[in-house]
Amino acid sequence: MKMFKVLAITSVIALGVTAARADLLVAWEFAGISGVTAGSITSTVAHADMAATSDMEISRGSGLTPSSNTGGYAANNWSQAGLDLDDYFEFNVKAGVGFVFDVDTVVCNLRRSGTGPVNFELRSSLDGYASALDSFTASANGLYTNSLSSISGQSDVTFRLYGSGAGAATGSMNLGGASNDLIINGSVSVVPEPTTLAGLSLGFLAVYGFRRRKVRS
Ligand SMILES: [Ca+2]
Repeated sequence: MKMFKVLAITSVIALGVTAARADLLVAWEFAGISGVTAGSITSTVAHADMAATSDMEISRGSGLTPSSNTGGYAANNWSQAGLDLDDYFEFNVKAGVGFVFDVDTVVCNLRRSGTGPVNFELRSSLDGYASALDSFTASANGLYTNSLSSISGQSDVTFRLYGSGAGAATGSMNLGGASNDLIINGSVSVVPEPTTLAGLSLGFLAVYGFRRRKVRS
């Protein structure tokens, strides 16, 4: 019985290590850029258990044109009608080796010109960008938070933020503003090693057998 208690407590402690916490997984800060920034930009800050900042980057879909902005990653040529599957900002979120992550929120520090896109939706590589994880309408500049619950236990996910409903082809949108400009929050945990799980299972079986023998005697 005493041995069972020790094992049970040990198991609770082991599970506690991987319990969910709300942390910053990765973020981009575009304060240092100006003019037209073509191509991709690597992330600025990442959780210690996530991949290196250089392994996560943001880029534009083929339907967009990089546009000039100070302190923001910008584009124009957004769809003036409904959703265009080529009009998006794309960014990947990757765990460090031996870790997996859950995503709670994707926060966009969004700024747009008067004729920029107003309708946004977030999709992911997990279903081939088939369905929206969340959507929002933006008019004023500021922080827009997408709350997600379906992204868990992942090691590498690419997100696309689609924009549409622009008033003109010259209408622009950028991720930029005070502090971080694109923030992914969630939790990251250690992938349980098969040997550890096997060890715990054997421990429980041993205790189970011990208790069975004790009951019989
Ligand atoms: Ca900023």
